[in-house]
Amino acid sequence: MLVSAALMLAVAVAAAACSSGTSSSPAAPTAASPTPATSAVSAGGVRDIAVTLTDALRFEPATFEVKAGERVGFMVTNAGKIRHEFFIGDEDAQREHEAEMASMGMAHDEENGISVDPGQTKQLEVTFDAPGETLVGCHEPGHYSGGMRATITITS
Ligand SMILES: [Cu+2]
Repeated sequence: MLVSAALMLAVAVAAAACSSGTSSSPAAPTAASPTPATSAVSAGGVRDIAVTLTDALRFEPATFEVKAGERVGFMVTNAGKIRHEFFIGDEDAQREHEAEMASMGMAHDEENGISVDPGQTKQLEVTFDAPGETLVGCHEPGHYSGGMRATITITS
């Protein structure tokens, strides 16, 4: 108790001395830096995560962990002999895309999903805004229902 009281007194004296010193100066202190203190996140780099698509209808690995706000680049390699997809989205988005694929038949790349031909490697860059969990699915006919899905856990 005595120690902290003495410390507080010392701080108060220092602050008083400091403020009396600056108040006499005509140069107004410029505003504190507008840069938010939350710039501890990696300096604009992309973290690559390798993933393999197989004809056994699997993503390897089948679980991913990313941080909210982190820029990640999924390096997606199709190790099989048939085409596969890497499509990111929650349960609803997966269902929607499954229906889209069934009616249109033709795969196409979009913001949150890519179609990868056999032997090909493609990169998909994504930033997940909020913590939670989402899915990855392949919607070549029969693949999603065959278990070709993975889980992405987004930590804060
Ligand atoms: Cu597939």
